[in-house]
Amino acid sequence: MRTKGLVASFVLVSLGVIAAGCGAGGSSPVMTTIAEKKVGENLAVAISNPEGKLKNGEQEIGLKFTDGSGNPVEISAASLNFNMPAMGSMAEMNDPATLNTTSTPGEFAGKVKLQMAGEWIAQISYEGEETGKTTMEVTAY
Ligand SMILES: [Cu+2]
Repeated sequence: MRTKGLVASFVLVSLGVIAAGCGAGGSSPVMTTIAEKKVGENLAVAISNPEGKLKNGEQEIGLKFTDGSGNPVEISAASLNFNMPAMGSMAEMNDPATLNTTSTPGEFAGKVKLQMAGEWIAQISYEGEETGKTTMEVTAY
C-alpha cells in the first residue's frame, strides 16, 4: 500500500513537471520538435507542432529560438513561410504561418495551412537579440 502511494505521487509530480514545461498557455497543445537548425554560434531555431511531423492541411505550429543549450534567446519578432518551388506544371506555392509571441521569450505559436504534402522550404526571419534569416527543409505528410 505504501509503495503504491509513493508510485502514484511520483506520477503526479512527473505530470506536473511536464505541464509546467509546456508554458503558461492553458489550452495550448504540447508541441513536439519537427526540425531544428543551428543558425549561429549561439542561436538555434526549431519548428514544432503537436504531432512532431509536418502534415498537409491546417495545424498548430511553433517556432522556438534558443542559444543551442536550451536557454531562450530574446527574439521579439519572427516570421515563418512555407515555400515550395515550382515543379513542372505546378506553380510555386507559399503558405505563411500566422505567428504570435508567447509568454516565453523567443517562442512563437500560431497556425499554418499547408496546401499539399511534400518537400517544403521553411523560410524563417527573426529580429531581436539576434537578427537574420534562415531556411530549413521539411517534409509534410
Ligand atoms: Cu507544391
